Amino acid sequence: MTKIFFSGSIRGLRDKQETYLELIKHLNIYGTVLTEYVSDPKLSSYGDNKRSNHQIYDRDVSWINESDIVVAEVSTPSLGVGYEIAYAEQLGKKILCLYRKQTDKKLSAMINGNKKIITKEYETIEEATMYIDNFFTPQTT
Ligand code: 6IA
Repeated sequence: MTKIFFSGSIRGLRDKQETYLELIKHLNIYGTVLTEYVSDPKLSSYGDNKRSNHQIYDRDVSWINESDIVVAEVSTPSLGVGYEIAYAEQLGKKILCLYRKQTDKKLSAMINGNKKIITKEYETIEEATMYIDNFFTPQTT
C-alpha cells in the first residue's frame, strides 16, 4: 500500500483545516495517509501538549522517511510544511504541492520555482482533487 505523508499548517494557522480534511479523504483512495491528524478540527495552533516538540519532530521525520509520496497543502505559510517539503526533496520523494489561488498573496518562489516539485494552483476542492487524480494516475494522451 502506498504511504502518503500529508503536510499542512498546524502552528502556522489552522484556517485551511476543512480543506485538509477533504484532501485527505480523497488521498485515502490512493493509499494510507500517515498524518490524518493534520486535518483534526480539535488540533489548534496553540494546543497539542501530549507530545514534546522532540517527539513530534522525530515521528514526522521518520514518517517522511517511510512515505512514498508527500502531498502538501501550501496555501497557509508554515515553517513546518516548508521544512517537510525540503526534507522530502532531499530524500528524492515525489512531491505534490497544492495552493489555493489568492488575490492578495503569492506562493513562495522556493516552492513554485522548484522544478523537482509538482505545484498546482486550484480554486475549488474539485479542482484540487482532480490534480491529485492526475498526480497518481498521470494521463498518457
Ligand atoms: O510549523 P507548523 O506547525 O505549521 O508545521 C506543520 C507540519 O509540521 C505538519 O505538516 C506536521 O507534519 C508537522 N507538525 C507540526 N506540529 C505537529 C504536531 N503537533 N503533531 C504532528 N505533526 C506536527 C501535535 C499534534 C497532536 C495530535 C499531538
